[in-house]
Amino acid sequence: MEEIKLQTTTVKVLQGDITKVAADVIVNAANTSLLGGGGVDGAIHRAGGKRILEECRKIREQQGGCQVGEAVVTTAGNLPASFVIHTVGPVWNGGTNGEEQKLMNCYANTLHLASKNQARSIAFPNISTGIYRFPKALAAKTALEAVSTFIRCNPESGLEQIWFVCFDEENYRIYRERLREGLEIE
Ligand code: AR6
Repeated sequence: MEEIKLQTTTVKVLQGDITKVAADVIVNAANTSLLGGGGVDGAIHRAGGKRILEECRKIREQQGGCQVGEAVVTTAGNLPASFVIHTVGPVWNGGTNGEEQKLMNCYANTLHLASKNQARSIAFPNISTGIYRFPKALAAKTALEAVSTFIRCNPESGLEQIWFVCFDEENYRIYRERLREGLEIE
């Protein structure tokens, strides 16, 4: 299954490069410095151009970067989006450091910030499942739970489309399986 409807929101899984996805918000899996890096962060800064980094530097000056689980918003520069929301996932450290809760916070805080900025569509990468080594199946479960909780608790969010853009085949398979099982709201 590639998409599911939860109340008035469509939750969809895609495979590909998030920098090519036209959504109101593209989400970046950043680090606490907000100064760029590898993986999807590198791809977003490369494709989006220098205006994104300029705004990230300003945010750093104002608030000293971004904490794990938090989210900040910038222009999307040259990307086919209105904004980039940068969130910082947890580094996987065995699972006893609150990693799941921190990852849940990334999704929840990002969705709240997107809604506050009147976004109707948002595209997430699989936060923390690359360089930060969060196990992919657990990350997918956590992400989908965070999204379904958000939809249930925020019926007026205005978010009509929530997309998971999977870069690698394994994440794509995991997300499709999870959606097939159904996103029962607990
Ligand atoms: N589009 C969509 N997903 C992508 C793309 C892309 N263009 N490129 C990679 N991915 P990662 P993290 C997937 O490592 O684990 C950076 O250096 C990738 O397959 O980008 O949260 C930051 O600055 C994986 O599933 O982010 C931080 O230092 C997912 O994106 C650190 O990496 C996340 O992988 C953050 O690590």
